[in-house]
Amino acid sequence: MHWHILGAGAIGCLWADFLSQAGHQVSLILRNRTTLEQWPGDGRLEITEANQQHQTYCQLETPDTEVPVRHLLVATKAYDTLSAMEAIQSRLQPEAEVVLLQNGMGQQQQLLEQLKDISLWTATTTAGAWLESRHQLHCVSRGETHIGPLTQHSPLLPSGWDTLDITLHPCPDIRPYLWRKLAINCAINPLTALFDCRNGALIETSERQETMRRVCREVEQVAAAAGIELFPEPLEERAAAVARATGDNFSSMLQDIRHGRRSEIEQITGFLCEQAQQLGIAVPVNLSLLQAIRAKSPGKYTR
Ligand code: KPL
Repeated sequence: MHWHILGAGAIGCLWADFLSQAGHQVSLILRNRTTLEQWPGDGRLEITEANQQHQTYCQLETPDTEVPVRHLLVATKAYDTLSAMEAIQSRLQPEAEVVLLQNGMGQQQQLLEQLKDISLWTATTTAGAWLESRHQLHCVSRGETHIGPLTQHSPLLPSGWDTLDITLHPCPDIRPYLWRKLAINCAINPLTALFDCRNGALIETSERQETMRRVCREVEQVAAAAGIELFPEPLEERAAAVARATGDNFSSMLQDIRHGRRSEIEQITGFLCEQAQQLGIAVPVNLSLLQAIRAKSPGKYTR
């Protein structure tokens, strides 16, 4: 199978390795020629995992390369989904298979409306990885990945994914899993960005814990009204456990803000606030976080 990957960040590169290790041909679609020139000419990806190193070779392309796309993994930032897809739309074959593997919610529905003839899946992962340079990847954990179809009549898994050496849970209804990830991201990411702190620092003072508790209560109300069961325990407990387990990490949102990049606040807290409005639920704490992070991050805030 030939898989194309849009978005060569840590998660995109991690999946390039997983797919390639499973015997698939992998092409990375890079943003432009400047980015392409920053890669080794042979498309080499160097992976360090559990103190072992190996290499994977990818074909490197830009959006205007004229190779048809039949199997596509989208691992871009959530807000780049539609524009990145538009740039390669003419290459997408009828009935192409597309998997979205990103933070946030809202973009999945927008893509479904934009592209009628594709088979679409969405996935959420707890895998952890970071890039030392464009082609040097550190895999911290393969985590667990939940995936489910968004288009009717699509099988549970996209072609060839049954051969990946990862813990993969096919889910007929992926929505609750997307909400669970969203809920954790709502509880941790904006607060780390606001306080400019590591995840673990959110549970170090009673004042921060109280703020997180208030965020979580609102998220739980919205999820319940949307018919979603989050976790068996209260969200504040689950979020505190994740903050503890990832205590030394800087959240993706804080990293974006520190690097002057646009953040995914619209696809995380913004989505939550939009749902709350539609369901008639007041979420003042999340709304004020949305405004505070908007003020800190660059970019246009249209979803
Ligand atoms: O997913 C994350 C993120 O940073 O986006 C968490 C769970 C908060 C871990 O850092």
